[in-house]
Amino acid sequence: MRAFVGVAGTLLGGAVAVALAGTVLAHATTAPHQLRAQVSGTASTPQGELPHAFLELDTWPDSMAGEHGPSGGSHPDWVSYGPASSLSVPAHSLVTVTIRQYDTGGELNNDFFGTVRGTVDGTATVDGRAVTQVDPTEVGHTFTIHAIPSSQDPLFVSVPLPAVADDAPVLDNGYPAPHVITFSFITGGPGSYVWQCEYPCGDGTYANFGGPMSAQGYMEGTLTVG
Ligand SMILES: [Cu+2]
Repeated sequence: MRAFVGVAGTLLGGAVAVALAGTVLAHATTAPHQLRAQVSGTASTPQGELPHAFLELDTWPDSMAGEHGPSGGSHPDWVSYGPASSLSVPAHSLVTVTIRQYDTGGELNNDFFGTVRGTVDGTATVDGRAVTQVDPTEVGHTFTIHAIPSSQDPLFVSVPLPAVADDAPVLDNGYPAPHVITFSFITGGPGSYVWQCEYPCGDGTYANFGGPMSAQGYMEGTLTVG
């Protein structure tokens, strides 16, 4: 009997240790939470009436307002997307994305990314005005979804996000008033994609494509369709 209690106690202790380790690991890895687009009604599209999903994102000049928490995590000075970089949208739907862009910027190293691509009508709105391209010398970030080569439906969407002026006044929240960009695209079947920024907003490594440009949770992430 005593041995049984001992074994039970050992097992219980082990279970507690595993549970504690799991808790510690869960905090240590800080896996980014997934942001799921919210469906609200349907929309008429070139592909017929489809569920209409909405996603809201921000682009920040630091990483203290997004998924890394107010301290900014290990790189508070890195530019970042928020509130999450792991995104999920429904299949066979119209997805409307709104991005509030709070960052300054500069010149693209490839004008290709200054044109709106892959959206419904080939347009986006910038502060309520429909555009098909922006000034390639005044870009803050881009939102560019790439298809990973596989049997999944191809999906390529790229939208330039205009830069906030260097001398724009800083408001009470510590940031200038953002540009607000909206665009819509149509999803196909389930699939896994990556998205990233194509404006060289990273650190000097690899011609400003290092640091936040090559780290999930900052200027790149995942997009799950399904
Ligand atoms: Cu960027």
